[in-house]
Amino acid sequence: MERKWWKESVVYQIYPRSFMDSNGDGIGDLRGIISKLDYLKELGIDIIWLSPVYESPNDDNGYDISDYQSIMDEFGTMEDWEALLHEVHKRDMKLIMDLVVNHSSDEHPWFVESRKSKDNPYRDYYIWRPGKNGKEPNNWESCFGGSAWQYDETTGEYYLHLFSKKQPDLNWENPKLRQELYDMMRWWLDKGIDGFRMDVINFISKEPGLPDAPNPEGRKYVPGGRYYMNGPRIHEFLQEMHKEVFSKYDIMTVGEMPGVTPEEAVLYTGEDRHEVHMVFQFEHMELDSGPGGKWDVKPWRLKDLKAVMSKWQKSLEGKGWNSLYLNNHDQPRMVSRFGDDRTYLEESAKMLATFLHMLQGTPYIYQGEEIGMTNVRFPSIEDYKDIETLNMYREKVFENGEEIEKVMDSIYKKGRDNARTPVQWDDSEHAGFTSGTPWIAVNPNYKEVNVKKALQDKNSVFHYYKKLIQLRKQHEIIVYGTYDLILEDHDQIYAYTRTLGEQKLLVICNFFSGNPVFELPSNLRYTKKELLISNYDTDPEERIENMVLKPYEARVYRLV
Ligand code: TEU
Ligand code: CA
Repeated sequence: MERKWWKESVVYQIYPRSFMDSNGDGIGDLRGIISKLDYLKELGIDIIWLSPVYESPNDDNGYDISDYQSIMDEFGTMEDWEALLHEVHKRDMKLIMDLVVNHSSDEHPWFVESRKSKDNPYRDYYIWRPGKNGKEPNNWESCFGGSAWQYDETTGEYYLHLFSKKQPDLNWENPKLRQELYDMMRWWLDKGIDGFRMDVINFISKEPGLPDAPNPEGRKYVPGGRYYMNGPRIHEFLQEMHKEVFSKYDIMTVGEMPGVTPEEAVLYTGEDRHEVHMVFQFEHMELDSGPGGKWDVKPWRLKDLKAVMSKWQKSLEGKGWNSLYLNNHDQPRMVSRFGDDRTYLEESAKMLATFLHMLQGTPYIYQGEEIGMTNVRFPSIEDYKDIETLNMYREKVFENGEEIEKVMDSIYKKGRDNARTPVQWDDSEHAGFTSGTPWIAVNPNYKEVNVKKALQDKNSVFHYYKKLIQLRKQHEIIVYGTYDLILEDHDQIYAYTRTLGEQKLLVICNFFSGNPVFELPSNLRYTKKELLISNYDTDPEERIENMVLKPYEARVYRLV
């Protein structure tokens, strides 16, 4: 398997609005990020993924871009951005930017032109269709609720928006549009960035004819994902993008791909495919979603997590490359979702980090995860900001009359604002995030969970993450070893091995608060064992053939 810098790296995702505010307006900004780069260097980060900082009306907090080549005023200036890139590179770290080209903002000049008339030169930069029998052109539902089509008076047609009404989908069938986007990408790469995270990039090829989705329940709108996920020209577009742009730079690309399967991911990430280096898949992010989707919350099961993660590890082995993540700006906090954010916060945060970082792939750390930041429970919907949450609340409570407590409970469990409360830097007011009033309230647990406290406590989650990252640099088996699941049927222990030549890594994770017995499989023989890391004080000489594990206990041994 080819050695690559992006295979050996650890990525840290910054959601700039909530990371650090330098000028007291309550909104995180670029100067705030610069002030925290030494902290990221201390953690051992190689690459920073910066969520969008481009000009935007912030209908979807920057994922609705009105000018791809200028910086959002609230975040600072292009000079601030240049300074950030310089300071990142000065610390021998890399910077990848968020590329949002499935859609733009409706305030982008291209869309302002496009909606003026049917024969406007920019009309075909977007996806316009006449209505059908006085209704939308098809029955697709937006990811943010309601129809995926918005009627526009001026020309009496509808435009497609898979997300909010203010995020019109770009028409990738139009070669002129594609070339303008490639020019923009080159413009950023020529500034010296080190790659892109590509927002819902597998949505850009839609099924010709935009057919209705099957609707047996007779719903008003239905998810039309099968007609825009991994569409007929997606590989052609990505290979064109690679040929026109990526092939000319030594960069890293990661495609966010809701609905992608391992078989498709081999086509997207195969080293001979010249498309992207890795993808964000979502199967492990849907284990607690019932048939009604993300807000239809059900308990996740360890057996399903084992099955999904093992499938992805084995399917891409030697054929592609995995991204590894358990949370980001769209997902609830991992320690609340998969661990125990009350009784065993630190133990379970460290166990989950061990589980993830010892897998094969490039690990992604989402801001605050490294200190065990948790979900939040704001008392009222008024405290929430995310358009996805607010649209869902309005639809369920005001239109469908659902019970507020039930809807609020699903927001507590799955809402995206769980990940967007300000990073908790210390125990001062607003957790040291801002000297003003934060755009969204700080999680009330900031006095217990904050960076200042974590840096001072050598047994903190932070220092544990730092050690995990150091291990990755010291042992190439962590990057290049093959994965094999063991104890497959155990309902509390997730254990697996990594193999590289004669070496083995044995990873043992107790996912719950019980005291299960770990029994070493008889075929796992060794002459020497070395305890690399554990989240409790552990005697490295302790025999491992039969071990009673502690709550959320994690151990990693190197066996030879
Ligand atoms: O997310 C794509 C996506 O699928 C999300 O809608 C996610 O699945 C959902 O929010 C989970 O509840 C990307 C960005 O990461 C997200 O922040 C944007 O809102 C979205 O695209 C539109 O740009
Ligand atoms: Ca600010």
